[in-house]
Amino acid sequence: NNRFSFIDVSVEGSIGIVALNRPKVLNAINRPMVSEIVSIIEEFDRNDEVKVIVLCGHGRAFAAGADIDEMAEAGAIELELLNQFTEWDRLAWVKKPIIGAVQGFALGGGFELALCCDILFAAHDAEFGFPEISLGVMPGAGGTQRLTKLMGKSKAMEWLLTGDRMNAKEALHYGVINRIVAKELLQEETLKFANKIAKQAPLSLRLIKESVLKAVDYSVYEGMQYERKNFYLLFASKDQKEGMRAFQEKRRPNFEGE
Ligand code: CO8
Repeated sequence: NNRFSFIDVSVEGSIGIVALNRPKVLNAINRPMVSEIVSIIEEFDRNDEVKVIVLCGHGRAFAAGADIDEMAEAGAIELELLNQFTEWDRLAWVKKPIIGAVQGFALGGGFELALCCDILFAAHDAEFGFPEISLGVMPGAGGTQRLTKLMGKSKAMEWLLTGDRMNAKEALHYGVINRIVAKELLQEETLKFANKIAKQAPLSLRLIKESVLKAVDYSVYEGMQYERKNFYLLFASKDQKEGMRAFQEKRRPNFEGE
């Protein structure tokens, strides 16, 4: 996979793995890295062999934020014309589950990238935060919105205005992450969980993910209309027939993703 300069990509069984790979600068996210991440995740999303995507970082951090050296001299009009966030936004359209494994720092843009994941596992040493305030800026890739939806207004306000870092325990307490894992076991446990999900009916995975994400943005009524259409849609799949027949015949289903 030498087409990538800033990430390390592999496929293990039915899991597509993307590791941020600039460990010397704690995986600071520059623009080409964003392009690489989005492009491979979209490729995995279209690849039938891949059922679940795992996002992690090499070295002692997940990602210590956007690359400050790349931004330091930027101008507002230049950034407006660059319109770089439309690329990040494409991650929100990915249909397959994305599981993030965070060790060390997930700060600023790194935290925003983690918040694009559907499930987050973190090592004991994980630290999350939005230090942008101390740089005289603010989050720009969804941080103020996604953190607030997750923790509620008061707590999000506190973390965003102070720039303080929350440790893994706090992140778990506020529902930002799913699980804390020993650092040595982070990769193994994340892959174990990914493989567990990967065995489920692929179309159900897609439509459940899509419906849950709608719950974040829609009213309950609109969300339920959405859910219902997805529920009906699954009855057009062979896997629905197979899943229910297997139950009646008291055997394991064999899902094909069709
Ligand atoms: N950008 C560029 N370089 C970085 C970054 C970064 N965000 N973070 C760390 N590095 C570099 C350091 O400069 C250092 O390089 P060198 O060895 O050449 O001096 C190397 O990584 C190791 O870092 P430290 O020596 O500082 O390691 P420490 O363990 O002492 O400290 C910290 C770790 C606390 C994480 C510290 O590195 C730090 O504060 N980093 C900056 C954190 C930060 O402010 N992040 C927010 C950036 S702004 C942002 O993310 C805006 C998001 C908007 C979206 C953008 C889309 C592209």
